[in-house]
Amino acid sequence: MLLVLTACGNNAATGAMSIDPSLQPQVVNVGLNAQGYTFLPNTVEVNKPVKLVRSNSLQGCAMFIISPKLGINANLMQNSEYIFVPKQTGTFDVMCSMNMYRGRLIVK
Ligand SMILES: [Cu+2]
Repeated sequence: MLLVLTACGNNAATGAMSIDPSLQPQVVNVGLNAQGYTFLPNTVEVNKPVKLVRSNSLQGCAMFIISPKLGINANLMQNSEYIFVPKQTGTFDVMCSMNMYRGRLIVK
């Protein structure tokens, strides 16, 4: 597990984004179970800010979450929240930065 953490830690950069502060973010709680990531809720609206919030079940390298297509590069170990704006609709794969843990977010 130490090796895993080290490997993920090398990819811990978080992306900074300019977001319209007048928009209230959609809150999505991010957790982990035996199947992988859990997102509550797992569906968000396109072109509106989404705030990923770390749940207690998230641990280890699962805190480093990426989705190239959604533009997510989150370090939830360092920060308990991460905001991004989904720019397209669809079902998107989300994974830890090592591609060990996986989940899906739906954008409508
Ligand atoms: Cu990992």
